[in-house]
Amino acid sequence: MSVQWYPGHMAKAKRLIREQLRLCDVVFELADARIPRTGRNPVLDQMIAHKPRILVLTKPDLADPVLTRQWLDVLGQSGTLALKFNAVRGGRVENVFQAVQRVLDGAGKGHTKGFFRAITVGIPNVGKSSFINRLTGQRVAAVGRQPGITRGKQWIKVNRWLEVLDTPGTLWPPTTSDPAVGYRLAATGAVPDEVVGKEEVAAWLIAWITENNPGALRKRYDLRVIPGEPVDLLEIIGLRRGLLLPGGKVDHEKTAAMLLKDFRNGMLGRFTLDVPELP
Ligand SMILES: Nc1nc2c(ncn2[C@@H]2O[C@H](COP(=O)(O)OP(=O)(O)OP(=O)(O)O)[C@@H](O)[C@H]2O)c(=O)[nH]1
Ligand SMILES: [Mg+2]
Repeated sequence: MSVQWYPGHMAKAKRLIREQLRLCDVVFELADARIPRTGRNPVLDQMIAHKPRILVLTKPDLADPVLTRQWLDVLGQSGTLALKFNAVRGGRVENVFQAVQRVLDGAGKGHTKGFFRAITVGIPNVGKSSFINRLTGQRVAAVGRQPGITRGKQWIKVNRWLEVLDTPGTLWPPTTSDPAVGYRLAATGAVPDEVVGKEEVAAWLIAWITENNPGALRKRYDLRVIPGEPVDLLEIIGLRRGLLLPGGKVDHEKTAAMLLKDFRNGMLGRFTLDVPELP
């Protein structure tokens, strides 16, 4: 299942990033800690290849902590300066500033002198604006649950020596036939639910959780058995929660929406959909 969501503002955003990149000393590339492979835009990756980069794994509170540790190790071993950062609660801004200083030093730009500019890039809804708000300690950039909140560029002064550019999230035209890529992007909220369809995403997610941690579904929805077909499970969950249509049939759309909400809020547990390749 390839995701076809490339609205006009994204093409514009790509041009904007290319143009603004010249002014920037550092790039913050943000990737959702639940999809550290699938959630990285290969087109952006090429665009920023020549710049000092810090890879920030966002929403670590929703990801499997053991796998996040493994991802950070693997990325570090491959020479990428990577850190995890919870922009909602607990993210330590000093760690980010230290990382900036390290990459600037590495690029031969002493951080003690002058003023620096960073650009924040990543797929929609990854948490770019939240990250910047956390760095400043203020709500300066608009944040929202849906992808596609930031539409234009916004320079934000973070401290005496750093200014950061917020950019709209960008996806890329599909380059892979692996259906899991589209589903992982959809499940984590990088594309609007209407693009793939709530029921289809929920069915994929149920199958994934059933295979990887069925106990999570049993516990959350108080189930004794997990049926083989995701649609049957959706039916049971809908009945349990009383999500019915006027005629008494289960409202699959509503049930799927509830399941996706539970997953995205961490109510089902902490999951990482991309597994790192360990050496
Ligand atoms: N649980 C959790 N949620 C987060 C974290 N960071 C951001 N979010 C949530 O993720 C959603 C998207 O955040 P934004 O900052 O608007 O994401 P964005 O990348 O700027 O999105 P676009 O502008 O649409 O590309 C919001 O509901 C945030 O509250 C985090 O560390 N943990
Ligand atoms: Mg934004």
